[in-house]
Amino acid sequence: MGKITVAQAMVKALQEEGVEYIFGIPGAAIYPFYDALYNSDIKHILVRNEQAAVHEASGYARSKDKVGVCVATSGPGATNLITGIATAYMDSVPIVAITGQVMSSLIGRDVFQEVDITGATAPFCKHNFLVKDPKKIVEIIKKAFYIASTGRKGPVLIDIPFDIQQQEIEYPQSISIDIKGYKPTIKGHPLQIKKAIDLIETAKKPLICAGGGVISSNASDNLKKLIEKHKIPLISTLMGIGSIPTDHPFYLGMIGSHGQKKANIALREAELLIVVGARLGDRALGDTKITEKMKIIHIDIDPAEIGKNVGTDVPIVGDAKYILGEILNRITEKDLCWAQEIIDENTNKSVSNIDYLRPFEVLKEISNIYKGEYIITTDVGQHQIWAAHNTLIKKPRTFISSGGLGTMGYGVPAAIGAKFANPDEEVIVITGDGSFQMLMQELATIKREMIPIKIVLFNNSRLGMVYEIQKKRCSSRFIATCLDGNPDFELLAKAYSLEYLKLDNKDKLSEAISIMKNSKKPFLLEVVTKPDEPTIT
Ligand SMILES: Cc1ncc(C[n+]2csc(CCOP(=O)(O)OP(=O)(O)O)c2C)c(N)n1
Repeated sequence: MGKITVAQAMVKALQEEGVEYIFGIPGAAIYPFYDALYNSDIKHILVRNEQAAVHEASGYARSKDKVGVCVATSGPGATNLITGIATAYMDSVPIVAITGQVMSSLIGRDVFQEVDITGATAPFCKHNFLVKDPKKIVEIIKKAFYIASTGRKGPVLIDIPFDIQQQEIEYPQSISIDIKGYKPTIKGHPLQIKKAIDLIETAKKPLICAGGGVISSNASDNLKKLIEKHKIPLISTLMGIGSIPTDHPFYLGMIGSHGQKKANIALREAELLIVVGARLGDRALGDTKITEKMKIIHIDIDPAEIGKNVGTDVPIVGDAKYILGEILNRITEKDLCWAQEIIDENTNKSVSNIDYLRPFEVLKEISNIYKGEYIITTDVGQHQIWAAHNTLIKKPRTFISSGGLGTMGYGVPAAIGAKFANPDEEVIVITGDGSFQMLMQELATIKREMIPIKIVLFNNSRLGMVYEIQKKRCSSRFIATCLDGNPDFELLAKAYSLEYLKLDNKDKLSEAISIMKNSKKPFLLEVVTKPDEPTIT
């Protein structure tokens, strides 16, 4: 094979990594790469703002367990990626972001569209590369995919100067990846695993808390078998939703300040907490004192997470799937679950005397009608918590939400990525009128690509979650939370060729959701709700 340009080598290396889609927007500093894409099998999805490109790569990655790829030009293109990269970092989502950079000889001179994107993203990127040697490009791409998708997964950025993309190189025949100092531990220390098993066997009230690590390491089957064998109740973080089916009798719900009652009761009563793939941040735990009286086993692929937020008695660094498998094989069977009373407690909300449309009923009805056969993405706000509490999630990777950073605007682009990754699945976005408007220009991508995503928009004409805080904690001194000036969403749907229905009372609830389900087109269901609807109902 003769010489090819670095840009062509990039495309070839991406194809070798199995990349099907790249989400992005071109520009002067990245056009050689785009030119090389012209003849490739990789499909480029043109977004309307680079932030959406990262979220689309994220929705793709999370729903499919594959690295998502996005691309942007230098300067403003690159800085528009920043929120998405930080979002992916907080939720450990494997992404490779490629940015064009100004000519190598001009770096550091504040030339047109120059920005130090490797410096800017270093604190919230798993790793990043500024390409200086054209001959290294294939190795860098392979390393980037390896780093993004192994150990604790996360975003990796490759910044490539314009002139380097145009240089010619021989495509290397074979490259083996060996990164000094980067050897994620998979198996966990046998002694620690033994200690954990002993503690679980002797504990009267063990409880497992599943985080996003259970899902990203595909540990769900082992987790389910373990809790059924030893009758251990399960709670989860927002990121851990879908670890086991949410209607499983042993699943008590999401914990924390926005969590479910049963889950928080179980957390208070447990004497041994087995944390799997979760960092137990402030939102998940609220008061860390709660864990002081209990013993804690903490399993995580990232040693830096263990003991960061809660003290740990038995730390185990390794892959959740492997370690849960080890514990499962050696744990005894039990007959009874200590939390049976909590499990049996009836927390079904009474709907009998409520005559107006309540969000939780809408979400329950979506769950009933779809029977959990969907991928749900959410935005951030009250609607996110309503969705976390009330939607039936049957499989891992089907509840996709910005957990760590809480990024409004995530829902629609994440759904687009998830739909490209899973064209045969129904993909439903649960969003609020504030979040939706952060990246609603992505309706253009939906229109052009004709992807039948269903958007359920809870319109309370408020930044509801903040409005609620102002009501409770600021004596109703409402400032900057009323969304006057919202567009006419029906006209908006029309502008982007979406089918549209408005739901503002209970009578047509089932009918509206059935119509949405039966539609083969992109669909906007606007659900008008009261501004005073509480987050926790
Ligand atoms: C990018 C971004 N800006 C601001 C916030 C702070 N914030 C959290 S929830 C929220 C309100 C969300 O409103 P909406 O999307 O309408 O959802 P609702 O709470 O009404 O369901 C805001 C402003 C955020 N999380 N993300």
